[in-house]
Amino acid sequence: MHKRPLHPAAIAHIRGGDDAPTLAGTVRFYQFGHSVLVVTDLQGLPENDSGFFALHIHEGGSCNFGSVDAPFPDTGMHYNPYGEEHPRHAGDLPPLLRAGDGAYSAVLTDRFTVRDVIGRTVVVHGNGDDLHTQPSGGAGTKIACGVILPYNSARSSPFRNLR
Ligand SMILES: [Cu+2]
Ligand SMILES: [Zn+2]
Repeated sequence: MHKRPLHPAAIAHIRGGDDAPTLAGTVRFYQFGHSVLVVTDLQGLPENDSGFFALHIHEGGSCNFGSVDAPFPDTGMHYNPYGEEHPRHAGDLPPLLRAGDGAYSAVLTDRFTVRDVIGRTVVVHGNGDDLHTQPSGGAGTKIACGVILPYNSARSSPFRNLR
C-alpha cells in the first residue's frame, strides 16, 4: 500500500445552490499510487428522505449557479471518458451519508487520476444514488458544486465558483 501524501493534489471548494444555501465544504483528491483518495467533508446539508446524497465527478468545468429550475447547468453529465453506463462512469462515487447536518467520506477509486479530473466539477445531489437508473442514478436535483483545482492555485483563490 502506498503512503498517503501529506497534501492533496487537488481540491474542490463546495458551495450549495438555491436548494442548499448553507451547504459548504471541501473535496480533497490525493494521488495514492495508481488510485485516488477522495476525501469529502461537508457541513450544512439539507434533510431528505433517505439521508443519502449522490456524489459524482461531472465532466463540465463551471459551477455557474444557473436557475432554480436548472441549477449548475454547466456541470454536464457524469465524467465518462470510456462510454460506460451508470454506475460504471469514471466519475461515479459512493453516495454521502448525512450525519448531524454534515457528511464525511473517504473513498479510494482507480477510475481516474487526479490529473484527469482537474478542471472538472464535483456535484452533490438532493437524493441518494440508486446505482441503477440511467443516466445518472435517479439522484435528483444538483444542490451543490465545486470546481476541482490544483491544490496550490486553489489555496490562492479558494472560491472560484461563479454566481
Ligand atoms: Cu451527479
Ligand atoms: Zn454515473
